[in-house]
Amino acid sequence: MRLSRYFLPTMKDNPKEAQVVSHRLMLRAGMIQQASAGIYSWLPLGFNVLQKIEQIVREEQNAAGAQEILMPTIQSADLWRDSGRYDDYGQEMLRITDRHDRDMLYGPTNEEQVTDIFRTHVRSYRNVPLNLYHIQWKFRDEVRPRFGIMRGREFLMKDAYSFDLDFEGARRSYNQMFVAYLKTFARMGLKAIPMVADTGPIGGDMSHEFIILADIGESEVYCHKDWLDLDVLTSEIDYQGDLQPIVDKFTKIYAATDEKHDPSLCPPEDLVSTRGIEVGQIFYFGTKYSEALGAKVSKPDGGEAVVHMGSYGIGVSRLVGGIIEASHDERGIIWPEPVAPFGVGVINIRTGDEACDAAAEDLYAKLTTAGREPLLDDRDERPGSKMADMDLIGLPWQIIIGPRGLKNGVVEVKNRKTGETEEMTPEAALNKLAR
Ligand code: 5CA
Repeated sequence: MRLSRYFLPTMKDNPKEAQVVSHRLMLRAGMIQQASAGIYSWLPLGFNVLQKIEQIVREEQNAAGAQEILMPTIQSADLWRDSGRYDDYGQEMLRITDRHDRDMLYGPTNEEQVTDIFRTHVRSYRNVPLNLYHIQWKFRDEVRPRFGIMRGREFLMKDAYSFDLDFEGARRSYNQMFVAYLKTFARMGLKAIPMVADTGPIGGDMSHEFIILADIGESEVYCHKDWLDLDVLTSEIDYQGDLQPIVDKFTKIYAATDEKHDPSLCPPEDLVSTRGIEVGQIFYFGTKYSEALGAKVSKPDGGEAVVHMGSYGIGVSRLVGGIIEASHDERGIIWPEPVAPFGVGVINIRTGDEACDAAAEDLYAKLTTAGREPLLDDRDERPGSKMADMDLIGLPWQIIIGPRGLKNGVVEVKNRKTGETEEMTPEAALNKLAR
């Protein structure tokens, strides 16, 4: 992509309305624009990152055996009356009436809808376990939407739903998602700690919230100090194998949200009390929805069983802000490589200079061919403002091309995270970055 053609409305000054770093940087980097309270448009740079995150979530869900579907955002109120949640959900639910006076709603979550799909098609124990997920916009009329897309009213969620014959099966499904979550967040460069959690309006009796520690986090959380040096999960996983040892490893060290905190479970000298951002939550809720909506399968030894269910959410849009909170400095965002909107930023310090233009174009073409998704700053701007913009948008690597360096046959390669720069020939820069 060429910056001269790219819609990247960056801002030099800090927007007044933003209270937290991630919101500030997302506005300044031209990633989002507020449409109304808690509702945002995603501009090219923001949308690019959102899609990268979505894709990692998708790959890890698929690897764990979940199957992608797409359910609508608008749902009929009838199903929610059957489950008893139409009244329970309260003012957070956006209720709509269609032209035939039918009650509809903008889905805040999809337990009812997916249970309806299941009960329509699945009747036999042979067809479970089944885990269906989608990545779809949700609406919750939050009392206090804030921190930009971190607590929005409209937000993008990955929600998966598992169906099993019995509790043992449901625990296996829960473990699969537990491990998939560890892997998903690790791939984004995040340490997300699974914490024993309350179940709220989803219901059920087993739940973990995945929390990244951050001072501005909305959740008050407690964990054993050993969490701070525990490595994230990066190994290959056999999802058909026994995952309990991995789950045990990551649950035996104390971690709990405020509602579930029990001081007797962690020695006070080891306890860390801090704040965190909830990027995902998983629930086992047994037969709460399957009972109410009649989702049953035949049992191997005859008779019928009401299926045991779980649901598993990831805040896909919230993650964009969460990653920025975890990875930035005073100059701007520092994207972890796997979610970076572009792999390399190529800065042509003097657009119009023949040698600079030729070198920049050549590197740009070769990095493109190598699949590194370069962003070329070919605008006619002051060098200082080009460098500031490139630091602000936080691509992991920069190649800075100027007339003085080129006279000596070199360009500058900068690592955005460490700030280290190195002079080398354009060929060497290409070898280093065109992996
Ligand atoms: N049905 C279950 C799991 S599929 C569910 O709705 N879970 S949830 O309520 O915990 O939401 C899942 C994730 O969505 C949360 O962990 C959080 O990361 C994200 N999320 C929830 N509310 C918001 C919001 N208002 N803005 C942005 N992200 C949100």
